[in-house]
Amino acid sequence: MREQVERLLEQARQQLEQASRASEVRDVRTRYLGRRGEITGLLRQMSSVAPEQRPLVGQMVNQAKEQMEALVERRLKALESEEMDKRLADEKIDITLPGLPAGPGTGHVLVTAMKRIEDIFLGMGFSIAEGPEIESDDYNFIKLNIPPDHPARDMQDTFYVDAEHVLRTHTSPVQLRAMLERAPQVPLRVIAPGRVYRRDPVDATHLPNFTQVEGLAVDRNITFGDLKGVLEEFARSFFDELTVIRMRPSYFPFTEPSAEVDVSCTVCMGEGCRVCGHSGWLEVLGAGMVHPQVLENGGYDPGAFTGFAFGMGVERLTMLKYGIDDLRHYYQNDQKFLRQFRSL
Ligand code: 2U9
Repeated sequence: MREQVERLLEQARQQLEQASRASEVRDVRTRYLGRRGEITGLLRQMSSVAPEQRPLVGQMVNQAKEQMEALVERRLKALESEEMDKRLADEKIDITLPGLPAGPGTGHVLVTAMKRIEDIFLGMGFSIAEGPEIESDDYNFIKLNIPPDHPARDMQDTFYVDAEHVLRTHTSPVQLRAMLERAPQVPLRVIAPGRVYRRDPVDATHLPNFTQVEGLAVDRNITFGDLKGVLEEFARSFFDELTVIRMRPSYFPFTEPSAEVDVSCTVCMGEGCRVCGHSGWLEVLGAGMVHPQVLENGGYDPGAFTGFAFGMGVERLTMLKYGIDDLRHYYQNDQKFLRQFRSL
C-alpha cells in the first residue's frame, strides 16, 4: 500500500509539473482526487485492510491526499496567474494612440458680427461701454422714461429677479450709466453691446435672450441729421456700400422724436423679393433724439445739450446679412451651420 501511495504521489507530481495549462492541472486533480480518482479509490479499499493496520494506512493515504491537494493548488495558482498575465498583455489597449484632430476653433458668427458692428462705430469715434445684466428697475425703466404702467414692465414680458431688479430688457441702462459718469462733459459717444432678456417663448424669430447694440451721442447741437448720417454710414459698412436707409415716425418713451429705420433690401437691392416681403425695405433699427427728461436723468441740462440714440438686434442683423432663416440656428451648435462662417 505504501509503495502504491508513493508511486501515485510521484506520478501526480510529474504530471503537475508537465501541465502547461490550468485546465490540465484540473484534469490531474480529477484523475487522483475526483470522486472516481485513484486516491479516492484507495480510501474506498480501506475495508480490505487488516483492522489493526487501518489507522496507520488511513493516516498515510490521507496525508498523501493533503499533499497532493496542496501541490495541485500551488500549480493551479501559478498557471492561472501566468494565464491572466498573458491575457492582460494580449488584450492591452494602447491608449497612447493620438485621437482625432479637433482642428482650430473659430469665433461664433454672432461674435464675428458683433465685432464688425463694434469696429464700425469705433471708426466713427464711439467707445464701448458695458454694464450689469441684472439691472435695477430704476435704471432699466424709470430713468429711461418708461412709466410704471408701461406694458414692457409686465411680469409676462420681463424677468424679475426681485421687486427692484430685473434681467435688463435692453442695454439702454448702460448708456444711462455712461451719461451719469461723464456728465456734464461732452462729446459723449458710446455704444453698448450685450445680452438682453425678454420673456418670449422660443420660435424662429424669438428667444428669451438676444444681443443688442445700442448707441448714444450727446453734445451741443446734435441734430437728427447727425443721427441719419451715422446710421447710413453704419448700414453701408455693415451690408453694402450701395445700401440706403429710410426713417419712419415711431414712438419710444426714451426718444422724441423717434423713428423706425429701414435699409434697402440687401437681397434684391430694393426691387422687392420674398425676404423683404416685396416692399424693397428691411426694418433693422430703432432710433431717435434723446428725450429731454432722459438727458436730465443722465445729468445733462436739456437746455444746453441734445443727443441721439439708436438700438439694433444683432441676431436679426446677422440673419439679414447672411440669409439665416431661423434664430435657433445660433444656439444649436450644429457644426454644419457654424462652419459656413469660419472664414469671416
Ligand atoms: C438712453 C437714451 C436713449 C436707445 C434706443 C431703440 C431706439 C430701439 C430696438 C431695436 C431693435 C431694440 O433690439 S431691438 O428690439 N431699439 O428701437 N433703442 S432708441 O435709446 C436710448 C438708450 C439709452 C440713455
